[in-house]
Parts: sequence; structure tokens; C-alpha cells
Amino acid sequence: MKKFLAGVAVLSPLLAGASAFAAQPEPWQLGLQPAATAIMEEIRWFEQYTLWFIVPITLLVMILLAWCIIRYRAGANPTPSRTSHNTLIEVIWTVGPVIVLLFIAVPSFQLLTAQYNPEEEPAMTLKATGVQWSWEYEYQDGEEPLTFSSFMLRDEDRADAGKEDRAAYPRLLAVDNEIVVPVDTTVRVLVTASDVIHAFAMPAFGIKVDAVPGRLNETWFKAEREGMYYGQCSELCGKDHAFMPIGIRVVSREQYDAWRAAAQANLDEANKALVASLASRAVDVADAGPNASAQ
Ligand SMILES: [Cu+2]
Repeated sequence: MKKFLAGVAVLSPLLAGASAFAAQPEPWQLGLQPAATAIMEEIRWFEQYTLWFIVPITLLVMILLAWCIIRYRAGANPTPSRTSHNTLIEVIWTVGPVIVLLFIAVPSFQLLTAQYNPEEEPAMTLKATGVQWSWEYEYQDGEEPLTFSSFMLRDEDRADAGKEDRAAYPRLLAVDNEIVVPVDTTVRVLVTASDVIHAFAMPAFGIKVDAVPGRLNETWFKAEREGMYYGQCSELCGKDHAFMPIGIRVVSREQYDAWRAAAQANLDEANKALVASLASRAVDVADAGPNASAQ
């Protein structure tokens, strides 16, 4: 036991450090990715909150089971009681769970409502279409919609795209054309699919919504921290299901405006310019996170 506790003590700063890298899964990660939106903060709070019920209930049941097994085994209790009814116990085990469920249901419904209702009218609309096996994005703001597809970044394309840093552009998660959105902006995401069911999921934003052919689902996010965020298709959609990552880059308003204007003319050039400008101030971006000191 002592050894185990010592192990936990050694590991915990490591785990805290790992979580500071935000936005992408880490090897041996426990728990969720750090939150980049208020909704994800709430989801994380709710997860902790429910643990305060789950852990005591599990312990109580374990103790009761152990007590019954030991105290009332045939050897220690040769003549079993014939009692089959106890009003007080029956009231307790009916009312107790009802109260627990109420305590869980109220914040749960509040969270569900918040997930469906952005605080303000979304400032921009993005359509994401799942395709076997890539994503098609359409920016529906502005006079001319901007459309492009997003494939997993292949190793041979890294140099060309200026994405050789494997920490920032991890294998199997990095994409050739990522979604670029301004920070602190409410973005409506319309999600559909062209062939089979996919799902659009971004863990750090707390969003996950099915992409169903012939239907249009809606979700939204408001990213509060600049950075590069990774998600994946979350519906088993076929042989390349594991190879359709989602990349969302959250940048400042000015950077977004510059990118958007350039992307309309030439997406590749716009992306390259953005990657280069961000690489030059990578340190600032890393410092921007609330957990930066933990690194
Ligand atoms: Cu898929």
C-alpha cells in the first residue's frame, strides 16, 4: 500500500504536467482533456460532482456485502432469520435513491439545456460533412461561402505544409486543412454526412454530434483559449474510421480575418502563412493557457 501511495505521489505532478498540453490526447492519459470552452468546464465539473455520489454508494454496497458474507455465513449463523419485511428499511432504500437521483438530475438537465442553447446568437456558421473518409467544411458566413475538404496529414506532406513539428501536429491526428476559427466567438456547427453515419467530436470543446446522411444536426462552441485542438470521427463508419481526424485551430480575430480573406483566394497559401505566423510566436500561444505554469 505504501509503495502504491508513493507511486501515486510521484505520478501526480507528471499527470498534471501532461494535462497542461491541452488539446490532444496524451500517452497514458487519465481523465479528460483540459477544457477550452465553458461547456466543457461544466462537463468536467459534473463528472467530479457525480463521483461524490458514485464513490460513497459503491463503498457502502461493498461494506454491506462484506458484512453479510462474514457475519451471516453458515458457520457463524447456523439458524437464519425468517424476517422478510421491514418497513423502515424499505422506506430508506426507496427514498434514498430518489433523493440521490434528484441531486444528479437537476444539474444534469441544466447542463443538457446549456449544450443546446448558446448564450448568444452564433456569429458564424460552419457546416461539417462526414465523408468516407474525410471531412468537408463549408464556412457559411460572408458573401461567398468557403469550402474545402480536410484529410489526415500524410507524413510525406509534412514538409510541404510546414507541419514537421510532431508535438504540435501529431501523427494520425493532424490534418492537411484544419478549421480556423476566431477565439471567443460563438460558432454554430451544422453536421451531416454524405454516405454513412459519422460523428463530429471535439473533446476539449465538449461537443460530439452524429453526422447522419440526409439529416442536419446542430451544435455550437465558443472556444476561450487559442490553440490547436484535435478530435476524431466518433462513429464506426468503415475501414478508415480511425483515419478521419478533426483539427480546429483557434486564433485571434485579426489572424482569422487575414486567413479568411486569403483562404478565399488560395487556401494552401493562407494555411501556410498562418502556420508560419503561429510558429514564430509559438511561445506566446503556449503561455496563453491557464495551465501554462504547470509545464
Ligand atoms: Cu467517420
